[in-house]
Amino acid sequence: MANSMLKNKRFWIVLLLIAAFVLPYLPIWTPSPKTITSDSTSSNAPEKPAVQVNVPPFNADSAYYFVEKQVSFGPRVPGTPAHKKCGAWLVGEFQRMGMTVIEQKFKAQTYFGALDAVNIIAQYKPELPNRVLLCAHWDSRHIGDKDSKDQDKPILGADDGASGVAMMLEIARMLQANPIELGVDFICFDAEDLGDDRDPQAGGSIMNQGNDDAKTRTWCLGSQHWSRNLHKPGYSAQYGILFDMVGSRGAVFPRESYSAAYAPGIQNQLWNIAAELGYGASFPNREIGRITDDHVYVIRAGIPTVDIINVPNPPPHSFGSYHHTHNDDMSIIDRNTLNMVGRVATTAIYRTAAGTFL
Ligand code: 1BN
Ligand code: ZN
Repeated sequence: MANSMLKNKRFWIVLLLIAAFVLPYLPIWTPSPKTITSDSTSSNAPEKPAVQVNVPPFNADSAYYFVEKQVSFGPRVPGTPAHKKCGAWLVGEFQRMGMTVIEQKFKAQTYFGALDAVNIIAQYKPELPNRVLLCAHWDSRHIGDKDSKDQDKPILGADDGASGVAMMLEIARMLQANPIELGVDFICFDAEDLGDDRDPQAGGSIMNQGNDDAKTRTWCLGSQHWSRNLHKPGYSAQYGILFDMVGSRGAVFPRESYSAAYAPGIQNQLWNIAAELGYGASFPNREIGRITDDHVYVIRAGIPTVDIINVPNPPPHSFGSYHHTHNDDMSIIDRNTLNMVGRVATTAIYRTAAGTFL
């Protein structure tokens, strides 16, 4: 009986017709997406972007590991073996993540002598003309001059140095796993933190009192060198983000005033994203004055750049109590802070690639 049915032509035609009409409506299994939609987590979002963009999850554990690894080399003061070893490790890591790396060597003319220094520039999709620049300094301070003890000894710079570079390494890792059609340059500036803090004319106060040229003498030597010697002739990027002290517990990121003056649109967008993700308390909308940091020299190179920097206190002691002391070690690093900054930055980057950021 079954056999004769299978041989019947009409039976097969009816079966085909049923299949054609019913199958499209049956639920089909699809793999769960590798990415999450950042916008879906923002129930208290002030404003929804017109197009939803998939932003891969930020891995704060991995970012924490990258901080820990840099600190494990010891203080990364230019001219020391620890600095050399950490630099080689950074080059290897960015290359392992598929980036094209340039080592821009230079002599840092510090207030205590000339030191061998190197800006490490890792390029994601160097062939693409549309680019974004991310930067942080990778050196750590040669002295703990704000500590009550061992003021003449170098500091570990877990937050002041390693956290910003860890942020970039984790973003590079994300880009390799979740590619986008946007060029990204990661610049690890050297010799940012070798400045003379004793002379108020040369950078003693945290906020810049209009004394730019005095500060220029001793701080941010790597970004100054890069701005006068771009790694590619005519190099430009849509915008830049500087990560400085982005990993400590209880960090607060108010709006820095050079960024507000020279990159107002980008700063607004970043702080809006922070609010949208529920991080408004950590990214308050108040302005805190001008800080002569590496972004000033990136701005001078024509790229509007925003400094994301932890400034938790009112002046005169604006930076965290660990700043330029031996307490700037792994004990102050917090995955939650790394996660907030990482999600804000990666949301901006993936939206830029999708054409919904600026
Ligand atoms: C930021 C962290 N800076 C140094 N470590 C830049 C700076 C230098 C800020 C001098 C204020 C004064
Ligand atoms: Zn510093």
